[in-house]
Amino acid sequence: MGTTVEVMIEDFKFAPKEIRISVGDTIKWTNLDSAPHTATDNNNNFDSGTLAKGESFSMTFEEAGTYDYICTIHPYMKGTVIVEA
Ligand SMILES: [Cu+2]
Repeated sequence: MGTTVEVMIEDFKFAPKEIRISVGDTIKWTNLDSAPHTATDNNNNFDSGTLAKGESFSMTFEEAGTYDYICTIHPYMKGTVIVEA
């Protein structure tokens, strides 16, 4: 069973911007900004939808790989999840 790792969305950034986890782990994104944000994978592997302040989205990664994602509302917000086997 995997662990859950937190990524904060704060000041129009994902923190940490790059995160390394193992297969079976879960990332939980939480939006701390007043502005709405999303965490949306560039290859459609996950999409949080719009997260208002205080809302969270969790995704469990079952396949190794590198997942680049953005906020679709502010596409300059970029993050990477590296999932190791
Ligand atoms: Cu955003």
